[in-house]
Amino acid sequence: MKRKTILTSAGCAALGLVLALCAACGNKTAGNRNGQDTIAMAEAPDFNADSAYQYTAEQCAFGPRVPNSEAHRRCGDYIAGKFKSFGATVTDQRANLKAYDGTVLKARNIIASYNPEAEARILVCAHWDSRPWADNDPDEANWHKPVLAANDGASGVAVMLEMARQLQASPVSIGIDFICFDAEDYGIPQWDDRAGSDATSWCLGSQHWAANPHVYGYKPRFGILLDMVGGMGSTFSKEGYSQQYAAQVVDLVWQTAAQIGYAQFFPDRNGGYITDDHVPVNQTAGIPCIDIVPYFTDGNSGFGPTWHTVDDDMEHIDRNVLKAVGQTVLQVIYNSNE
Ligand code: AHN
Ligand code: ZN
Repeated sequence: MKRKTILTSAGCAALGLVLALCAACGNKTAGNRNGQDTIAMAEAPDFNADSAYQYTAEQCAFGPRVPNSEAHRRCGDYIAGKFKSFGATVTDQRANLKAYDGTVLKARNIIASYNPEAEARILVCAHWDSRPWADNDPDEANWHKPVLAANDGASGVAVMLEMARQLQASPVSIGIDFICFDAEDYGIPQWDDRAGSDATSWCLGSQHWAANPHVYGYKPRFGILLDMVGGMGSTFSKEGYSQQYAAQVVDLVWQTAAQIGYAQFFPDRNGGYITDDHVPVNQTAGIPCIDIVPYFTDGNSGFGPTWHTVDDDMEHIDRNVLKAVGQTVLQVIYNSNE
């Protein structure tokens, strides 16, 4: 396979030669002068952030994608149709899932696969539903309004759609599964008495999928969850469960980001433990899965100022964040392809 070696610091031409030789011999890694491994970089296509931005906007154009709503139904069809147009094999997993308040959600996990027959696989996932309540909005008048979810919903799917478009243009031999989980964000609202009492009210679609995978014995090498990957000012710290269950995958992704120039977006720093779709993927499906999720150290929300507010809209989406995440995950995929 053709590989190129990217050096982050100048003045190590000799080291570069050694790395290039090692890469040519098929070695995955070579030591650098800090004693840290350097990952050999395969040729990867350019992730187009304008496309990802457009796919984010197109989902938002349906309105909030709250389960059981018309916007939700229509956007589900849009997402499945886009993946099909990019040559993926699309599988719907539909289920009636009971929310914390007894509402039965007509849920739809959308699974888009490349090389469905390949044994070696990578899972990339994100939730696609919108939260019914902007319960973290500074204005109480908005607490019962739905969230548009440009970042907290559309962004992760948009990054996966752009990766799918690139996979169609530059096919790989490894198997790739993109899963759009439904009903992630129906967790008990802060204005409800039961708030915080039950972590299982979140991530209903991924809980269902993890207990009923779309393929019997499904065991990809690893999974990468994308949650809120387009918000202005976002950086991505190493999330707690990701490090607990999939430390090697965290290292792989953060090192890859650093080597291709996105260290500022992926600081070598610990984040908190987040109850998110990767938890059932790890704990129930037994797949090592990390969460790429923002970590803000300032302000009232660790997920950023627009989290679960009516301001989670296109005005607060930054193409540079979509690019950093999309290019990094795409690079991880092409590096894994052999
Ligand atoms: C909790 O707030 C318990 N988990 C965050 C998961 C989440 C919500 N991700 C996006 N929205
Ligand atoms: Zn949310």
